[in-house]
Amino acid sequence: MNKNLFELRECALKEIENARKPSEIAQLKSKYLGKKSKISEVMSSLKNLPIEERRETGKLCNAIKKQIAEALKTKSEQILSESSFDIDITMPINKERGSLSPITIVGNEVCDILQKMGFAIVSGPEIEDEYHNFDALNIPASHPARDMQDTYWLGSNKLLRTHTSPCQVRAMERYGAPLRIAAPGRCFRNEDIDACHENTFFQLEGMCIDKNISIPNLIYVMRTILSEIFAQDVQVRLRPGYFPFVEPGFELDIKCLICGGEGCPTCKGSGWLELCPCGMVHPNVLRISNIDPDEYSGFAFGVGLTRLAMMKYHINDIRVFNTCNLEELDQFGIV
Ligand code: FA5
Repeated sequence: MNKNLFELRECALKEIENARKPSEIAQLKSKYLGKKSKISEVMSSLKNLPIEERRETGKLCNAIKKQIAEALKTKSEQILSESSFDIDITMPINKERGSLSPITIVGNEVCDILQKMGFAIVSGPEIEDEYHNFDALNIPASHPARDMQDTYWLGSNKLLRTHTSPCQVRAMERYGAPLRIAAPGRCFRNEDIDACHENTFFQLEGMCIDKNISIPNLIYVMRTILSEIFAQDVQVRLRPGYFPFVEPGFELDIKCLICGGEGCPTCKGSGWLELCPCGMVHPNVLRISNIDPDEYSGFAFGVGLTRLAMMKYHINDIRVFNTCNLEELDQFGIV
């Protein structure tokens, strides 16, 4: 009996040594250690043996089982460590592919247009401090304009930036004048949400400071962005707008491309959508960032990228961007 067991062990160790695949290891495990294996058969017949022989054979069975199990484990680890992934790069992809969000697409397009005009792309933190979000933009603590944007305060003078305008301050601090920058990014406001207002949305800040910059320069840049983005005639209107960091300030509205100006929930029935406020940089803002307003002037604008994407891709409700509904997102190529 014991001679048979030794032969079985030799046979098992040899087969394990020759194994090359995890599936072969699984087969050998079942063959030598499974319920129907030779060793299991011997162990269940131990009860029929005389007591001395039973003890000796039982011990041997256990020792052989242990040796085979260890050999299987070692070989299995060796196979895994030597295996490389089999990738067939010619296999067709049958999974749905993702795509860029319309906001990313228009954001990249606006950046490309501005880069061609010499603007550098910069960024700033989403968690801002009060100084860059308000004070340095000529909005001191007591200023009523702080209420124009409902702020998520985080404590210790920190907040979620309400607009991308702090990026102009950081750029002035870092690079001084002359300066041409564009800063796309996410903004946060504690807003009532509707078809064209979200509490999380994207803007792109633009700023140009140099000698003799005036309103025609601003209008040229606005016109270039809109004509290249829409590649079709879109109606816009410029009207006076108040922002403490520009003087004069303007609101640039676009005729709603969802309803063609007739009035719909997207434009709140007015036929127009506020898109890109802008203006000439207030001398105080230049002064605060150590730029001499007697030597330099500039313009700045803050285009609503999310609304720009809505107009370009005819998305009638801003809430769709933050939804997790894949079917809804799929219609805009967002997933
Ligand atoms: C500002 O945020 C100014 N910082 C823009 C600016 C920059 C003015 C430089 C002058 C010079 P306003 O709050 O209007 O302005 O927002 C700018 C644009 O962001 C809006 O016209 C709109 O297109 C978009 N926007 C504002 N709030 C929301 C919102 N809750 N949801 C979606 N888009 C919004």
